Order: sequence, then structure tokens, then C-alpha cells
Amino acid sequence: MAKKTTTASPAKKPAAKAAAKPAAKPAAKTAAKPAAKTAAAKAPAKSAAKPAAKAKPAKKPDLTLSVIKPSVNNLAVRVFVRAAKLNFDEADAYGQTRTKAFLGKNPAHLTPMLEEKGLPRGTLWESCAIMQYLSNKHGLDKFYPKAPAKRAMVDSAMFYLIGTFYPYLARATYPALGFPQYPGEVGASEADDASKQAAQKAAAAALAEPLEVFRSFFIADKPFIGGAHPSIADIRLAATLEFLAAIDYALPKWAKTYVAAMEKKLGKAYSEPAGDVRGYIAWRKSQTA
Ligand SMILES: N[C@@H](CCC(=O)N[C@@H](CS)C(=O)NCC(=O)O)C(=O)O
Repeated sequence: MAKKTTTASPAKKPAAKAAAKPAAKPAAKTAAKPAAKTAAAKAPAKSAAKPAAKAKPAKKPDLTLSVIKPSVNNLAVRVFVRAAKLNFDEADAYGQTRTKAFLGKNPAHLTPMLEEKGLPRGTLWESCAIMQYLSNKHGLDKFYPKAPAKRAMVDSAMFYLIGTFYPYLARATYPALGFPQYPGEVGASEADDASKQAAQKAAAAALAEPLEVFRSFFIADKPFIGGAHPSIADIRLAATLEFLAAIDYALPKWAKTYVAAMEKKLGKAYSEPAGDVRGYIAWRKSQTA
């Protein structure tokens, strides 16, 4: 598998659509050493007579990911490309998504956005679609099982997350995160503060049911939805749960254990990009304290 290289700059920019403070941690600092260096370091000692083998230049990443670092939609894909050890470039798209150049590639102005030559339109957005595509392309069955029935469960969990769980979560957490809510939401309307708070409270209360569905139905008696190894649905779910810290949501014990198990299994691939989200939440809280 190709070695990861990331050219992501440290998270200097303010969060998503929000305010002005850097995410606490820089983006993945794991930027791989240039391949050439690594290869040279591993090369066996050569006899003095032979000239040293010419080091190969690092392979140019074949995919670019445009991201907004404090976002959990982005976190899912950022974790995935690291865990899958893909060869990628990361571009910070904060404040860029409505530019002419970005809209020309992606009229939905959404991140994460994948750019890759082989794609029919050159770009792909929607976090789950990006993870599905990359898993298919690189044969990453352990993240996205090939067997139709197992794959259907992963798909179902992801659709359920995007279609049911995430809208509740956005209504419940976006006000605390300083993100604008979607048009038509009470939180985005002219309603008074009491009505907005009631809507936020109702959304937070609604989270318990889908959360329990993830536990009882999708995870059941396994460590992860994917079984012994986290699937792309698990990465999407664990990443999403990170936002609940913004409202000090009382995560059930199983969910805390689940995120910890994910972090243990994926190591830095999870914890480094998660640091950007956690850092942003900590900063928001420090501002409103
Ligand atoms: N369902 C999408 C949601 C993507 C999304 O909402 N992205 C936001 C960041 S959280 C974004 O890029 N917003 C920038 C904009 O709308 O201009 C996914 O899972 O990828």
C-alpha cells in the first residue's frame, strides 16, 4: 500500500462556518517522510565499489481531499484515508467552498471533497460515498465488506446515520458549535431564543433512540458494526459522536467504550484528525464559559 503523504497545513484557520480561532491541534503531523528517505534508510549497506542506489522521489499523491478540519463529516474521511494508508494530499478548504474555483468543481460547495483523475466529473463529495468509492477502488474489504449481506448492513447504518441521526445531531449541536443551521430549521428562523432552545432540546432528546438502534441492532454483540474490525460505517459513527461533547451530552457507557475501542484500533489515524474537532470544541467552550 502506498505510503501516506499529507501536505495539509496546520489548522490555522477558524472552524467550518464559524468564528475565528484556530483548531487547537494542527492537522495530522504524521506527514510521511519522503519515500526516498525511507527507502534509503532501509536499504542494505552497499559495498564501496557500487554507487549508492538512486533514491526514488516520493510518489505524488493520486488523490486530493479538500477538508474543513473541525467538521465531523470531514473527520470520517480524514480518519479513513489515514487508517487505510492511502496516498493522499489534504487541502484546507476553510473559507474556500463558495469561491468560483471551488463551485466550478463542486456546485454543492460541500466538504469533504475528493479530487481524482478517474472520476467522471473529477470530484466526489458526501463522506460515505467517498469512503465507499475508495474502498471499492483499493479493495479495502476489511473496511467495506464485499459480501452483499454484510455490505448492506454497513450501507444501512450509514444511510440511517446521514438521514436520521445526523439531522438531529446538527439541530442539537450546531448552536453550541457556532455553525449556522439549515434553512427552515427553527434555529435558523426569526423565532425567539426560547423557541430555538426548545427545538435544540427536542433534537438532543431525539438522539437517544437512533443511538440505541446503533447499539442494539447494528453493533449488537460485536465490537463494531463491521465485526472485529471497524467498517466505514463505524468510522462515520464514531466521528459523528465527537460533536456530542459540544453539548456535554451524556453518552451511554457503550458509546464511550465504542469510541475508545475505535481509537485504540486505529491509533493516530483516528486521534490526530479527531484532535482538530476536539480542539475546536474545547475552544468554543472556552469562549462561551
Ligand atoms: N452529508 C455530507 C455533509 C457535508 C457538509 O455538510 N459539509 C460542510 C462541513 S460540515 C461543508 O463543507 N460546508 C461548507 C459549505 O456549505 O460551504 C457529508 O457527509 O459529507
